[in-house]
Amino acid sequence: MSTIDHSQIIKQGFLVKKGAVWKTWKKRWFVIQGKMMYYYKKEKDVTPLGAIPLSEKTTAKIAENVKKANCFEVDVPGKRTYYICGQSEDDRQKWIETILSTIRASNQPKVSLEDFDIVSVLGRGTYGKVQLVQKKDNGTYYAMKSLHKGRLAISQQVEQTLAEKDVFLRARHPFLVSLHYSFQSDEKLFMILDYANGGELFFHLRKEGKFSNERVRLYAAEIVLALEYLHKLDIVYRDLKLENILLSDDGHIKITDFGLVKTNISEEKNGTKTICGTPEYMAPEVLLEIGYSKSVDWWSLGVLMYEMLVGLPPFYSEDMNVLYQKILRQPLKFPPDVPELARDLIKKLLIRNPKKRIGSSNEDSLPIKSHPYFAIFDWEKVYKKEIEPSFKPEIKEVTDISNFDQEFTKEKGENSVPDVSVMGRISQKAFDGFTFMENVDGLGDLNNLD
Ligand code: ISQ
Repeated sequence: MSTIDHSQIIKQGFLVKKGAVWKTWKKRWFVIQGKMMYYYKKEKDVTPLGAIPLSEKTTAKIAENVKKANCFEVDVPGKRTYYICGQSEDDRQKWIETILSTIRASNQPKVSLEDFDIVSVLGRGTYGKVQLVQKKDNGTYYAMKSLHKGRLAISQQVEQTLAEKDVFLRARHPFLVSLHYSFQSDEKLFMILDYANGGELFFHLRKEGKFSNERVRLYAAEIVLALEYLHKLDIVYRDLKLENILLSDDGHIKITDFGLVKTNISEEKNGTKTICGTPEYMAPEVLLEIGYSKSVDWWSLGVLMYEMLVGLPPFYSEDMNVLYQKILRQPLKFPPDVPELARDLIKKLLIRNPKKRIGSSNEDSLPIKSHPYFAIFDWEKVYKKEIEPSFKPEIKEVTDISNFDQEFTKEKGENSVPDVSVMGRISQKAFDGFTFMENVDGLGDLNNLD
């Protein structure tokens, strides 16, 4: 019923590989595509010299016993162990992460919508919705995000976004929502994600007005670690905002990849870009469309920290043009009760020149982690969730959805029908490589539910 599409190149680049016979080190062009890691003599070659299967029992780790710098080993039991070296420590880490996530993905059991019971709606965005679902065979609860392909395709960002999200969604980090399964029907893409039943931080902040400095410090530290991890994978999150941060039942955060559901910039027919969401969290260089880098995420962190401490974002207006101007020009002001160290860090995160902003150097998160605001933290303990959150969401039972906005949760949790007129014009090709379902048997009835 379902097949994995392997056409998409996940990662490519030059690495140095040890020969199997002569044990000499040779520069090779490596490509991870589908379940395989191919290596070629030259970048533009068509026929690979070899292929390393990234499935089932294959493992990858740092090669401790190799003297050459930045090497890792890929062990294919029953075949051989490959010794390969990256161009830097960072490069090696990225290759290992990608290889491991590809192995994880290819080991995924095949699932479809039929394997889940839909319990309720948790949220809704421009491109689709999020529902609470329960896996029929083991009773586990997940959040299922469904995206209308038609609405995505209109934004013309599909291929790039899906390629990026593919890596993002296969990332594994304590403070990122993980992707467990993905599949598609003719009209929709489905992602089965961790269910964070504490709800959106947005919901809690609006209810409570503002958060204590202690609470903001832990949320900010956890966000720093998640962003640092994504940046190491070469992913710029770009869409950090209150609505994208969820709370687990233990009070720790989980960042979602809501980008796809509530993406902010859409391309119009004439090639101009429009910002359709709220740009409150957008860095000046994003608004000005002068190219962006990882430091846009550090700007958004500054906005987020400010909003959590003050209860309002630092730059705000209902009028989009005024808001733009404020983000670009308005001097940053703090109410008197914002503690000095928090104020200092936020000021450094909200430096308009991205090159001067804290976190903009090659060290990325390091100067932020060493800022005196975070001096009380042992970062290892933050990572291991050993810092006790001061707030724990009230959750009566696992299906208690009272921490989600009633605007959505009062809806019935059904799979709704897509806009057929839109779908007719969209090529299914754009979704190749997302997943993995040629056609979805048994989805016909569900598609006609409402
Ligand atoms: C997980 N749990 C609750 C809500 C969610 C919204 C989007 C993505 C994942 C989620």
